[in-house]
Amino acid sequence: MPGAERDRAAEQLLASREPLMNAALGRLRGAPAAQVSPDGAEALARCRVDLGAHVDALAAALRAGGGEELGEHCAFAAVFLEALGVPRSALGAALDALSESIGEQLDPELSALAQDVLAAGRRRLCDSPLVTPAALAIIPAARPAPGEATSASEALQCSAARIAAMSVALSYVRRPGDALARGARRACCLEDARHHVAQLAAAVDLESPELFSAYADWVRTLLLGLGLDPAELVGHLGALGDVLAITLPEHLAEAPRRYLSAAVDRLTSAYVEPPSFVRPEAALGVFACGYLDALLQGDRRRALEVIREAIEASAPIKDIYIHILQPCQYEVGRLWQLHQLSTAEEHYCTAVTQMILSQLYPLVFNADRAGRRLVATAVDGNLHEIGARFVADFFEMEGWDTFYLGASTPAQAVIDEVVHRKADVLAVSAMLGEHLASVGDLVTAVRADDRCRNVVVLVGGQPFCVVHDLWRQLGADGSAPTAEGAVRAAEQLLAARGA
Ligand code: B12
Repeated sequence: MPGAERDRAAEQLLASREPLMNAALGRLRGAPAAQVSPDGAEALARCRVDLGAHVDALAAALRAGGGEELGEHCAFAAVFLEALGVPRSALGAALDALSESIGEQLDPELSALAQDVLAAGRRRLCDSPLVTPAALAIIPAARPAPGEATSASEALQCSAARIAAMSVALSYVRRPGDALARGARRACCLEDARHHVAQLAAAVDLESPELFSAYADWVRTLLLGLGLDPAELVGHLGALGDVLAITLPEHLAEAPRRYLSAAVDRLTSAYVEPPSFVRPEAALGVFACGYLDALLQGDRRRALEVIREAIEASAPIKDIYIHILQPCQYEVGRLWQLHQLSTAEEHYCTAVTQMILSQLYPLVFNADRAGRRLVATAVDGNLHEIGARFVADFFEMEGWDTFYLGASTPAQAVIDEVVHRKADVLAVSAMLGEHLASVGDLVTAVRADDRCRNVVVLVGGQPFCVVHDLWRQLGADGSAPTAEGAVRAAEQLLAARGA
């Protein structure tokens, strides 16, 4: 099939997109094209959108080579529609209606080309092993059904896998050329879509559109680092919104759809790459630059040397935490996000920082005892342990007896430890939106346990810096953006209680 002819067929197809959609829709309804009203019932509008997507996919397939590309589109459309309970035969009927309309409206030789490609794609619906029970198994039925859920966040969580699969299928159907939905990326894309839904559920639960917009912004940077087009993310979030509109009852779909639109607005605004966290002109900036450089060179001896030099230059130990180690950890995260550092390199840098923290302990454990006790932990599910460790060390430097539990500690284990250690304060650290539900559950469990009646609960970590009153919604007593602030908050809260 000559390429120029195929291109002409694609052009003519796109030029006749609207009349083709109307004619095919008319055929499907058994009515003449002239009687089709574009603003009919919701189902009609959806069917029309689908027909438009089929025309676009056919044009893209003609340009790209032929039936195989369209077969991909058909298979995905079938998965999507079957997830909605629409039989595969309905898709076949839509493609047949489109084919007949093409026969009527395109030049004869071009329409034959387009119809051949359409027929090859359509065959995929009959013989394809793609729309198998295994493919559909990625779309498990929701339990409880979304209609029975009492909140939008519960509805999102109970159908998360299904909603994610449908939104990926829909965005592929709509934008067949997207790298994100193709080949090896498709599995990642499904995984990403699950994250989008989980983050959306967390944000809706906390009534914080900002939490989801900040997440979307973070994903944009990640995609740019991978050389992918953020417009694809906009397409995905748009598809997610449309899936919610058809899978959730209207009153439950409203808030998440509003949050998605706000995120899309953010994503379509001008992009600013996150700036470096390590600057030579900042306090102890020269040491921070030297330390980061040593980490990136894989030279931990040198890294330790830089910290020794800072101590010899009389840098206070707390400043070494705040102005050297913390910004360097943030910078490592930024470089990882921009794809300039591998996961292994990030692990290496973090391991070096943990080694340095241990080396600093003789300087940490030398304050006069204050007679107060702190348990600090990363919440269940949070693998980031250094934030809680910083917090524990700052309390230790103020003479508190501290019990630092490390990463992801189950709620009951935390409570038992708080009781066992007779803690005055419990400090809980979260990092991702996904961790916030566990923070809420832990705070609720602490409150419900009579043995923890007098314990002050502080929560913190990066989501609490994005949305400042989150701690209140989660039932904690306070929060602070830094380890230093955590000590002040604890002291004020205890003083206010006369403790
Ligand atoms: C090291 C690291 C990891 C390590 C952690 C290992 C370890 N032993 O701790 C590992 C590899 C496990 C990891 C995993 C992941 N990570 Co990570 N990680 C980081 C990194 C580079 C450094 C974290 C750190 O050490 N920070 C230094 C400490 C001192 O800072 P902090 O935690 O903010 O704590 C301060 C304040 O927040 C506050 N604070 C903290 N806790 C508390 C508690 C209380 C009570 C109070 C008052 C205050 C307070 O005080 C602290 C000191 O001032 C960050 C980058 C970053 N910006 O932090 C990414 C980062 C947090 N990770 C990120 C991601 C995406 C992930 C993964 C999802 C990646 C993946 N796909 O697998 C997983 C999630 C794992 C999970 N379930 O938790 C993203 C999060 C993006 C987002 N906001 O959604 C970040 C920001 C990287 C990035 N720029 O993209 N990660």
